[in-house]
Amino acid sequence: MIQNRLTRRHALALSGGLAALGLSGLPAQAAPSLRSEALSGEDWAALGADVKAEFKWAWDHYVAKAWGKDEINPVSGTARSFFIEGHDLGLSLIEALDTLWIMELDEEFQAGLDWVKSSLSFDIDAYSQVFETNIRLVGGLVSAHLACGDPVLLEKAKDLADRLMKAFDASPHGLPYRYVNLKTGAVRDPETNLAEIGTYATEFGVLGQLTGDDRYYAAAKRAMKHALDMRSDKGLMAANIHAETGLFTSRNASIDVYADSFYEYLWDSWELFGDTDMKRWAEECMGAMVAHQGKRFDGRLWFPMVDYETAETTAYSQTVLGAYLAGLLGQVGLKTAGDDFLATYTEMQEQYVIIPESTDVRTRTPRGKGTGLRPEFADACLNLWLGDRDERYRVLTALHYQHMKATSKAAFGYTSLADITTRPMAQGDNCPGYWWSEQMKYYFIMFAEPKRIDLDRLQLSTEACVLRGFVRG
Ligand code: IFL
Repeated sequence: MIQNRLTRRHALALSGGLAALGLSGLPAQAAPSLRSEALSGEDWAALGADVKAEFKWAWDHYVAKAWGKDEINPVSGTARSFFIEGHDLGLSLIEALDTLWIMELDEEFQAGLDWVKSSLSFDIDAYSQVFETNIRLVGGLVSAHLACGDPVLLEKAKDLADRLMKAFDASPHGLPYRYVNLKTGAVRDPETNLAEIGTYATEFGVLGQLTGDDRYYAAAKRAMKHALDMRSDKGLMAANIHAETGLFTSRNASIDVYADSFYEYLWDSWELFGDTDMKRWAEECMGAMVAHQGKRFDGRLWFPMVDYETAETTAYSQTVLGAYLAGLLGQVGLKTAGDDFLATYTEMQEQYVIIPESTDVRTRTPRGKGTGLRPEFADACLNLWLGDRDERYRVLTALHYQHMKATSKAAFGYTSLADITTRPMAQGDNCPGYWWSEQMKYYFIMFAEPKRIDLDRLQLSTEACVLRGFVRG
């Protein structure tokens, strides 16, 4: 378990210490379990510079191999579409923009901005997933606009949000359908879930502030309230819901799959907009989770799926995505539970090096072998660190970063993993768009404490788009 104070006796210079452990950064090397005691925090600035250098290195490969494409496949040097097969929307580029700006990679930022101005149009006769389009593209464009002030970024964000609003308007309850045709406004897939109906309030709220149009935030809040009004006596919601009937379609309350960012956006809406309804709902939901969903297996705290009315466990698995909750619990004032839950994932990181995509909570064994280059552990560490600046969260994040470098670095960027149980781990061939927006930003903010970020005002979306806290010189 992590020590609160790390002594110099245990200190290894980060690069030297990792090299001694066989983790000097060769692609796909076996990564033995690093103990947090093996790292000390004596040179965070150097580690921050290292993160920036890795980001720039990966960006250069994206420019060379996949410019304007949604995602790079960094082993083969090919690219893939994310939203619409065969029609790319520059996803990785847009997700990278505010990270580039924070890192003061200004030429790269400008090149990305020029591409948005010259090449990005949403007038496409094809269906796009409303949730993903919002958190990645609307969020990325709004954040880039907040960074540099360019009005074209705001125009593009508004144009896209207006197209997504059709998915809300089509439902009798204001619950967005999962997919909308960006050109015609036609909708499909009414069987949806909390995350996909309830992850709009921060992007839409900031967009509303910037445009003076409160329809966006009202639509986002209405959808969330609909589900919140159906909470059980235990204060829990089922995770699956139907946009046409307005009814839950499962009995499973979940903190991760189908649900996670719904809960983040309750608290974030309080932080960003001072919305007291959202604050109350966040506190009530988190309180109900801790009371009825938090369960111990072999002494470790997990939040498996439970029946939303009886709170009986319905599945004995938890994904790595659930780690976000450790940070959110800290944010809403339930820090003991947050630290407790982080300790569960910390142990998984120490045991498996890369936290499994999904874990059997009874045995702490991986369910499946591949992972998606996930950022949630670092996300939780950042939110807890912002709360009290305890050094141990940075140490855990440094481990997360070094493990990623040791296992996921490929010829043309960073990749998902196909098998974390082999040594060396088998690499996949995809860099998800969120890598550009999430973990590299979390690492850089924590290690470098960049001058373009005011840590006391910082507010990030679920995709880590900066929605407040830029410092413009
Ligand atoms: O897109 C990311 C985002 O944080 C989210 N869900 C999962 C992704 C990262 O794992 O809301």
